Amino acid sequence: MTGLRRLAADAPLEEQLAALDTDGGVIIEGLFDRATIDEIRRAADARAEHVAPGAATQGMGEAGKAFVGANTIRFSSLGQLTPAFFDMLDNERYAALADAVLLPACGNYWLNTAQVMYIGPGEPAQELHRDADNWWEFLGRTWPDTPEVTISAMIGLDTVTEELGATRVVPGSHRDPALSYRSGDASVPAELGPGDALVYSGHVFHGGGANQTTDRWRRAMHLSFVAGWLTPEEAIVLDHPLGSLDDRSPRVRRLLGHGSYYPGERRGGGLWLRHVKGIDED
Ligand SMILES: O=C(O)CCC(=O)C(=O)O
Ligand SMILES: [Fe+2]
Repeated sequence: MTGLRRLAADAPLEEQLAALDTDGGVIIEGLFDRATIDEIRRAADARAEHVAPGAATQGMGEAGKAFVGANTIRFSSLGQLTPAFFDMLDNERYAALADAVLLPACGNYWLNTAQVMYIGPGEPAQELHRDADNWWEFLGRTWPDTPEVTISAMIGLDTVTEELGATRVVPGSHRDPALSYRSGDASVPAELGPGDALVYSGHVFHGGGANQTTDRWRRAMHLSFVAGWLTPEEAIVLDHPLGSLDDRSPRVRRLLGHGSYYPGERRGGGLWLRHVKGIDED
């Protein structure tokens, strides 16, 4: 099984989209600049000192606990961590990829979740899954003709190797007519340098890899978007009271829920109605 394609951040968008379409995931090298990544890692490392591994903030029930891992540190609300997070949301190439993948099925999209994911020493591999399983009532009823409603990125905050637990992806599985992962389908690791990102379809089977070390953490984060007519995983709107984002770009404000949603075809009314200057003017 050959690995995922690796393309530079400034490679033609069409090439990146073609690789994403063929394999269900593509590694975009240098998608995020080093200064931003270094600041996010600094702030994430400081916060991680105060977050217990395991299902402290995520993962309800036994299945949920197993999913997030007993020795993995996860936390969200990254807009409260450092303003560098807003720069990530404004990343133009990730925006272009997300627009191309998601806008055919929505008028706009918002942040699904942004999570630091530090996989600890000895953590076994995560169950392979599709991120679009979050909206199972939709996926299960429409599969395999489901439009793409979510796009994700796993972003290296440090060097991420297979040994440390690089995300594993089953290339081509975004088109697998089977709804559940079939054991035996080979996965490949998405190794990353700091600022590189695995950008992947909500339909591709993937999961965190096993951390085979005894003393090192896999330092990465997740950043995903979802169609504006679906409920995001993270209640991020509660982190940012109205008015608190006025200095941010229209894109950031919309991603964080400060703007109304209108279907692309303008059939039917709007959703999440909150007219915001600079965003919802007609
Ligand atoms: O940690 C990883 O590499 C992937 C995590 C993941 O896919 C998830 O939690 O949905
Ligand atoms: Fe996932």
